[in-house]
Amino acid sequence: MFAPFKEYLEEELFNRFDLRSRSIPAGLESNVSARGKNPATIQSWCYQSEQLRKIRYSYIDAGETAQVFNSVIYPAHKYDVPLLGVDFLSFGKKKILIVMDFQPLFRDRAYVDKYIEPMAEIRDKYNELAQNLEMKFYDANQYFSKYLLFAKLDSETVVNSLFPAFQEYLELYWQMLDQAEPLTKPEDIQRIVEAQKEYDQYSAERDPAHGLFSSYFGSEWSEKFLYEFLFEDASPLAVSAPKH
Ligand code: BLA
Repeated sequence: MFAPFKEYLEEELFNRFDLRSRSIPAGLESNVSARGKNPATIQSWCYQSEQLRKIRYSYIDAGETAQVFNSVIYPAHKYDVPLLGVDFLSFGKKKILIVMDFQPLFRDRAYVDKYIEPMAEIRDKYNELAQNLEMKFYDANQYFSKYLLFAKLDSETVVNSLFPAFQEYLELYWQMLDQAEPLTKPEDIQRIVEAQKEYDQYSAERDPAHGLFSSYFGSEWSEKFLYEFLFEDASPLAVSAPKH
């Protein structure tokens, strides 16, 4: 169901960047569920380029039961550009959750003006995809912007309006990257290293996918997938923040 999104992202990446493969730890590139009557497969891809230090995307295909397209793009540490986050999920044709955002590393006015405000014009064209839903797992004020696409949809037709939105957000993201001035001071770069690492820690601890992965692939594989691939800069030993 989200295959066209994955293919479009792939085409864009290959056309615009000189990509090199980035290794995925053995056993985590793909998996097939041995459980339940609906076979589920997960497959992941990971690349890097001069401007993007980690580009990852995964596709879960459990037929009618679940289709998931999930991706995060991490710019090189010399850029303070937000991360690009995509999480499109469909559980049966009627329960569809879509999230797409430029995930901000900082929240100060200058940062928001530079990297978040430009999203407003696109966001305003897609009201049906930005429903101001409350977040249960994450904190909307951490690593999410006010112009994220976040919607619960109940028909595939609505997903059609997602495709142009996806294309426009991507286009804007590439533009921002192109215009970004690389940081040169080691302490400025270190600040990005820390912020991206905190994003991984935060995301690994909050990710609501753990249950989904565990049910298909077992909790041991899921834990490895989260901490060694999806959010590899997170430490599983860190004391988790209380969940609410
Ligand atoms: C929600 N994401 C979810 C849920 C699942 C996943 C199962 C809960 C759906 C429900 O409410 O029933 C699934 N997350 C995944 C999968 C992967 C993953 C399969 O990381 C990995 C392959 N999530 C992201 C990214 C964003 C994101 C990059 O991984 C940002 C765009 C957002 N996912 C996001 C949000 C919610 C969500 C905001 C709603 C959670 C909430 O209400 O707090």
